Amino acid sequence: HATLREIRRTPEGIKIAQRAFEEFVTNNDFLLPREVVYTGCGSSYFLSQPLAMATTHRGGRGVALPCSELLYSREYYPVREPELLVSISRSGETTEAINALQSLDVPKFALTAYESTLSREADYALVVPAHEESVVMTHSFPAFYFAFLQLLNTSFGQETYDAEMASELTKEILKNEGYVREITEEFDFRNVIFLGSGILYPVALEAMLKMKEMALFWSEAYPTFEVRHGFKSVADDGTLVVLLVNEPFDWHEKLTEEFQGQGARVLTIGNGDTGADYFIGFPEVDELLSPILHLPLIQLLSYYKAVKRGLNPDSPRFLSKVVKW
Ligand code: F1P
Repeated sequence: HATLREIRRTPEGIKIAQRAFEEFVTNNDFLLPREVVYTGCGSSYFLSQPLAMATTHRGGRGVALPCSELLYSREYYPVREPELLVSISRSGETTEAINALQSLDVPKFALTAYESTLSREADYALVVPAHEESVVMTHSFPAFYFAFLQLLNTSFGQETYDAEMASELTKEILKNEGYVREITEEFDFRNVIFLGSGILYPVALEAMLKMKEMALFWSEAYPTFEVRHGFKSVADDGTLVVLLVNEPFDWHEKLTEEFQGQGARVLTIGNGDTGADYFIGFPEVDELLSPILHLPLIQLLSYYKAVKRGLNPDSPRFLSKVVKW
């Protein structure tokens, strides 16, 4: 399957991202301002969220909105006159992402995989050619994220990440592919809940979408501890809870136990175990970088769930690669 090949290309995607970033800074006299609105559709919207969070975390102010909300309901959001509007679209041809560029009268920036309508209509374009055959976005997501983080670091006076090191870390993480496959084979879960906090919450949302797109499988995502407030009632012995963490602490352990008490099984992914049924560990990395390690794993989980269900994740029913109006 193209999808599996593309997930396995994550380490290469990071290198492509680094080259795209370097080319961008060589050709453009441009630094990101402090107040930035990010927008996109689908996975590109879920990517706009960690970028907005990273902007805020680094001392700026980032807001993320789906393109359609920016177009038709923006008066309900804290969006007035930001210093920059970043529109994200893998194809660069999604109607909403292109139209969104016109929604605010501020400088416009495109983050895309192609020289496209979006890149031509924006004032600046960071083109990250992590191309994909598959309908669903996989390795392009961490690649876009990494390229833009590098630009954010440079703009906000921080050191950039060592791209070789980042690429190598994703290569290491992909060695868990066999284990992820085993989990899906051993436990034929009936539903799945993804949990993440801070920068890992949008990663949980993206995981939820990947499950729906690739495996046509119902899934949910919540900010980690929010799940205890009602949502956990659906978790039983057919449920897999995927806990995305960076630095686990006692609440993560209590949460794991609580779900296990309901009969659910927990898969913890992060740099410490929480007493989970399944655990994938990785080294300590800068928190903002951690999504590039979590993403390939949750993509593999969706991929192998699709395979287990006898589906072809390359071309899911009812979906198309580019959504036009
Ligand atoms: C956005 C998107 C994808 C999704 C599906 C439909 O595309 O929502 O995220 O996987 O293929 O389109 P794009 O604007 O990033 O090209």
